[in-house]
Amino acid sequence: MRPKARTPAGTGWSERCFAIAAQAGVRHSLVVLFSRIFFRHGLSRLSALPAALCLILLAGCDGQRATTAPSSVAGPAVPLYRYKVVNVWPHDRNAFTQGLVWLDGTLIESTGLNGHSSLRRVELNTGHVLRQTDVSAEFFAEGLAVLNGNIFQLTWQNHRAFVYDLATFARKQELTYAGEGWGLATDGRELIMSDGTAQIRFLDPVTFAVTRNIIVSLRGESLPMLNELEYVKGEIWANIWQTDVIARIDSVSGQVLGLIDLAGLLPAADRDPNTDVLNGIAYDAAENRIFVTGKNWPKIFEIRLVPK
Ligand SMILES: [Ca+2]
Repeated sequence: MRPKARTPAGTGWSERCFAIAAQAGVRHSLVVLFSRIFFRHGLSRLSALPAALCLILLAGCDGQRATTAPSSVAGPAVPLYRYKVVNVWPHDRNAFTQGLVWLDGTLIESTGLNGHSSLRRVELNTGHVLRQTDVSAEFFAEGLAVLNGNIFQLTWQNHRAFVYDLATFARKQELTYAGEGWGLATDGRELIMSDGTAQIRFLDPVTFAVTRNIIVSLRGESLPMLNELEYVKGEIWANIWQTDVIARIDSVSGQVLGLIDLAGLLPAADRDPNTDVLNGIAYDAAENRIFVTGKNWPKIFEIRLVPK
C-alpha cells in the first residue's frame, strides 16, 4: 500500500542525486519533481553520479538555478515562479491538512489520518476552530470543496464522499466513486477531483458521475501525485505530493502552464518531527489572495507569485 501519511521525499540513489544537484544550485523541490518523470523511465538504473549530472542538465541549469522546466523534454518551456510572503497566520499543527478552501472570511479545512480526520471552519487571524465535526476513525479524510451550499469531503481509500450542510456541518449524504480520493476543488459548476495519478476527473455534484477527465502533463510527460487542488482564475492548481511544488494546470487540456516552487516557505525553526509536506491551497477570489499551508504546519501563508 502506498504509504501516504508520512514518507520521506526519497531514499538511496535518488537522494544522493538530489544532494549533488542541490550543490550545483538546483532547487531540491524542482529536482524531485523533474526526476520523478525521468526515474519512471529507467534512469534509476544508472549510477548515482551520471544520474545526478543528467538531472542538472535536464534542469537546464549548468550550475545555475532553474528558470524553466527541463529543456530536453518535449513541449514548450514552462514558467517557474517563486513567492513573496504577504502575511502569516497561525495554523493548528495537529491538523493534517488535506483540503483547504476560503469561504466568506474563514477557512474550511479537511484533516486526514484515521482517527484524526475532521471537517473544520477556522478563523484566519487566530487559527481558532469555529466549528468542527469529526470523521469516524474508519475513514481517512481528504480533499474538500464547497458548492451549492454543500461541503463535499473525499476519503482516501474508502471510495466515499461525504456531503455536509455548509451552515451546520450536518452530514446529509454519502456518494461513492471509483479509485482513491486525494484533492477536490470546484469551478462553480462541477467538482474537480484528483486521485494520486495524473488524472483529474470532473464530477457532477449531484450524482458524482464523471463528466470528463484530463491527464495532466508536464512538457509531454504525465505528471502524477496530484494532491490538494484549487481552482484559480480558470486554472487548476495542484500540490504535487512530496514536493514543495504547486503545478498550474490548464483545466481543459491538462497541460502544466507553470510551476510554483515554495521550497523554504516554512522556516526550519517552525518544523518539528511531525511536520509533513506542503499541502493546502485556498483562493480568495474577491481579494485575489492565495493561502497555502502544509500537513501539521503551525502557519498559514498568504503568498504572491514572483516570476523567475
Ligand atoms: Ca483547495
